[in-house]
Amino acid sequence: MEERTFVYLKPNTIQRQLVGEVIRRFERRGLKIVALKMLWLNQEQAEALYAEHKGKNFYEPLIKFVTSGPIVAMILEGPHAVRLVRHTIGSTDPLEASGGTIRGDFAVSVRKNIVHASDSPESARREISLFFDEKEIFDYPLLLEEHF
Ligand code: IDP
Ligand code: MG
Repeated sequence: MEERTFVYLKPNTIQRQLVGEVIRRFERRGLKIVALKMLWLNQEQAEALYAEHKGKNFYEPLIKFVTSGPIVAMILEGPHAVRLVRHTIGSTDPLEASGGTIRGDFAVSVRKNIVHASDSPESARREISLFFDEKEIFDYPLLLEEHF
């Protein structure tokens, strides 16, 4: 089942120069990058993205953190992409993330856990539409696809 999911690399990932390392893991998994850009979230964009967490104790520091510097946003496509990407990034809390996952290998803090990924096909659709125009998304064949 081909699916698309929204992913972004958090500001500390850019600061730690792990952009290539993290993207490499998604490519290695066999996911196709169909959109990719750097942007700097403003307050409104961050609040829209994290609306479900408004009022929680970690919400304000989270918004402050994700607006503190540029991020790298992308759309990844592949079979069951939402679940596949969530498995690839690991649990929200690095203490629970398995070794071999992105968070398990690179994160020590829940807030600064390297990467965001949509948690369901519905949130993927919502989050993609928050950050990408149709014309920024590319539909193209990946010739290796048959080998995954
Ligand atoms: P997710 O990113 O794995 O989907 P969510 O529960 O949706 O996790 O939380 C969104 C983000 O909020 C997390 O990635 C993390 O950065 C931050 N966060 C969640 N829970 C906590 C917490 O208990 N303390 C600090 N930050 C948190
Ligand atoms: Mg979430």
